[in-house]
Order: sequence, then structure tokens, then C-alpha cells
Amino acid sequence: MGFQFQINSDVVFNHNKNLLEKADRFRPILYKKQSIAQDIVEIVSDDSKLEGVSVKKINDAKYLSDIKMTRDNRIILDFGQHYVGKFSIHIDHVGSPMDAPLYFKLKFSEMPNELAHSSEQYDGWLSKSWIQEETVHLDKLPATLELPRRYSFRYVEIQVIDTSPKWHAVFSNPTVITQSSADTANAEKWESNDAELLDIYDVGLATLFDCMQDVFEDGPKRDRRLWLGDLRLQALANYETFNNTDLVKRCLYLFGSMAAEDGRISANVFTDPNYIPDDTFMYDYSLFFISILDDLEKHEFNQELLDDLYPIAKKQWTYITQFIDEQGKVITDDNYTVFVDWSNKFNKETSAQAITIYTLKQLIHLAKLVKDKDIINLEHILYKLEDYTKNNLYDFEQHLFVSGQEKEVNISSQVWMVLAHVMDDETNLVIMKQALQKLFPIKGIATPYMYHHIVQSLFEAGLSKEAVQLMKDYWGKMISLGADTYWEAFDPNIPDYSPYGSPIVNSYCHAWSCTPVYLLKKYLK
Ligand code: RAM
Repeated sequence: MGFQFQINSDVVFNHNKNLLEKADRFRPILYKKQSIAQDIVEIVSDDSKLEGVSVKKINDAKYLSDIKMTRDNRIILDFGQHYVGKFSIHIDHVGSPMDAPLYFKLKFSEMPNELAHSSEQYDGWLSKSWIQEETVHLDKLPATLELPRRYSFRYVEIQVIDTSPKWHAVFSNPTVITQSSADTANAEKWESNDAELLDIYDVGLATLFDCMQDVFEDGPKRDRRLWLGDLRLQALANYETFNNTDLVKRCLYLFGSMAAEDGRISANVFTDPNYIPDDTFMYDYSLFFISILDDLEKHEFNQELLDDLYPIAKKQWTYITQFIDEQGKVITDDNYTVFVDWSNKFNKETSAQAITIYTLKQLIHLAKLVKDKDIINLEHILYKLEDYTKNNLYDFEQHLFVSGQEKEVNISSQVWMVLAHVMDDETNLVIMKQALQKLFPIKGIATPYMYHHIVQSLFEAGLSKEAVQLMKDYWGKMISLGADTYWEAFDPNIPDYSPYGSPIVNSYCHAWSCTPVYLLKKYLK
């Protein structure tokens, strides 16, 4: 498990009314559209798809009302692509009068493999309430069932639990009203002669589109919530595509207005029905508040937002300084989890050191913008952090960074140190060439979030060909396994990997995986 559930009920949070009002001012319009199911399909086994499960078309969905359904009958509808929205369906009965209620179950899935799992057998550590299914009793037919919840899905399974021996149920007009705060009219195209990369781009764009809701959600199936680490990548991808900067401002104001009194910024916030910061804190995510603010100011300078949020970013930094010792070494603490990736099989100390440097550089840039007098102090800490890193964490013989007491060499340390530009460009190139030789093919990395950073570090080091190849091997592999949108977790060596104990609660449309749109636009113009 990448992190433990944290219960920190003693933490006191601010609720800055003025800043919350500003968050409300940037609340987005949700663009809605109606779509209907395309096909009736059945589950088939196919070794080339995720968990060996695929679907085969049986008929057009327009013939759905020809199917008379009774006890234990089931059908699967395919909407043709991944959607986020509200579902409705019309239901009637045929035969004798309705002498019993209709009792049936609906199950929504993003990928075919979810349908092959039995919800009853789920025994993972995340709540089973994330499984998108409902059982419904209808006493009177005909009726149009409009489900109140929002679902994230491509497939809908209808399973009739019972009618009565005297009549059958007939379903028709399965519809979704989709929603997103991304305006497709603004979607920037990306041109390329490489069809594989174009597909990789398009699936990334669809992923980002479906995750842009009232806030940038991490995943519209789960957790449907605003997370700092995810927001950083979504914001960057959004600048290159839909460019809804107001949505980024809204999210930054939400985090900034509800920081803990001690300065820490929550790893995520709940926004519906009320604004509540989660009592979960992660070292790297907290620091990324600084990063998101700086990225936004570089993309679209905004003095008011800077004046409002710089003091909050600075306070978060001040809290972090207790984890930096006299020599400039970051001392990680189990109570302030360093996330980096879902895998816990590698040492994260050097990654934490690099992320601290990466974000401090951004803080110094912001400090210059606001003319913070403390800038000399910030620069002094940066000097110490980099000095310690070069003298103690870089192995000049291997040309690689080491991490932890055991001096472990792992991919994450190289990647984050290259992204933090601790060494000069020439050395960064040597490091990434060494990494390619010694640490590829990558093992034990479980998230597109970390793969994003690996690809970006290759680009930053000047290894574009290798970066593109890794994108094809990783995001391209998700597409070949059946992805319409990219996934929360994916280890190509263990395709059915789940951080939660079962893929049924995995999110198959997860924003932190949409970043090919950013990487391709930024580095392959
Ligand atoms: C998961 C979510 C989220 C991520 C955290 C760390 O619970 O998928 O996206 O940021 O982990």
C-alpha cells in the first residue's frame, strides 16, 4: 500500500472565507450532451485484452426493446466510448398484468474486465461502495428510470433479478447526459505523421476531458476528488489543450483557503456538498502546491492570485524546513508520507530530496515575483540541499544517484534529480543514459504518474527518441489492452495490478495518466 489511511482528527484547519469566495467565483460551467447506447455486446475471452476479457457485438442497441427479459436474464450495453454523466432508461412490461414488482440490477463499468469480477467477492481495503452498481425495485411500469448518481462508464450491464412468470420486462432508450467543464471548442489539436502517437494523444485528451468536472477530479469513478498531486499534472495538460485556467485557479483557492493552521496543505479536498479538507497529508503533494502556483503564474500571470496564495505556499515551505537538517539532507518521516508512486518497493529518500529542490526552485521564482525579502534565506537552503545532494547522493563511479542507507539505485531517484536540474545538462544526459542501460526495462513502478516523470526526465535530458519509445511502450500498451481513457495504475509487467486488492475498484479514467497531451505538445512541437 502506498500510504496508510490517516486519521488526524486533532488538526485544526483554516476556512478562509475570502479565499473560498474566490474559489466559488471560478466555479465552472458544466457542458452537457446527450448520447445513446450503440451496441448490445457479450463478454468474451481475449488474451490480448486486460485480464483476458473483451466484448463482442451481438446487435445494435436500437433493437434492445425487442428483447423480453425475465428472471436471471442479462444484457450488456456498450455506449461506444467512455462517458461521465447521468444515466436513464425506459422500461415497460409485456404479457399479463404486472403482478409483482420488477427487480433488477445495473452495473456500470469503464472496462470489460470489471464486468467479469463479482462484486460480492471483493475483499480489498478500499470501500466496495466505489463499485458502480445499483439494485432497483419498480412497482409500476412503464417508467423512465433516471438514476440520480453520476457514473463513469462505457458499458452498462442490466441483470433482471426477477419479474414474474406472467410477464417480461422490456428496456429501451438507454441514454447518458454527459458532463465536463472542458470546452471541446477550445481543444487544441496536435499534428503528427505518427498514427500511434496521435492515438496516444487522443486517449489522453479524452481522459482529461472526463476528469474536468466541478474541480479537476482525479478519477470520475474514484475518488471523484481533487488531489494535489493529480492537479499538478492535470493543470499542465490543461494548459496545452482546453486551457481552462479558471478551473486551476478555483482548485488552488480551494487548497489555499483550507490549509491546516500549522501551514500544511491537505493532500486532497472534498468539495461536495461542502468544502472540507481531508486530514491526509503527503510530503510531496504538499510541496506541489508551490509548483502548481508557479506553473500557473508562468502560464498566465495573475497578480491578485499570487498575492493571495504566495503567503500560503511560503507557510507550507516553512513547515517543510523542519525536515531539512543542518547539512541540507531531507529527513523523511513516516508520519508525512512521501508518495512518489504506489509502489513501496523502492527507497524514496532521494526522490524526496529532489522534489524538495524542484519545488524550492519554483518557490524562489515566486519569491522574486512578490519581492520577498526572505529570498536570500531560501537561496541559502537551496545551496545546502544541492551541495548535500552532489556530495553525498551522487555516485561518481556509477554516474547514478543512490538512495537510503543501503545506497539503493532506483529509477525514481534519477528521474526526480534530473527534473530538479541539480546537475548540469551534460551530467543529466550521462545519468539518463546510465539509467537506460542499468534500470531499463523498468520494473516495480505501478503508476502512469511515475511513468510521466520518467518520460519527462528523458526529454529533459535530451533523449527524445527514448522518451517517445517509452510512451509507446507504456501508454500505447494500455490502448492495445483496450483503454479508451488511461488508467490510474498500470504496471506493464503485471497488467492486472491493483493497489487496492482488486482491479474492480481501480479507476480506468484517471487524470494523472492523461499527460501524453502535455509531453507531446511540450517536447515534440
Ligand atoms: C489515490 C488516488 C489519487 C492519488 C492518491 C495518492 O487514492 O487515485 O489519484 O493522488 O491515490
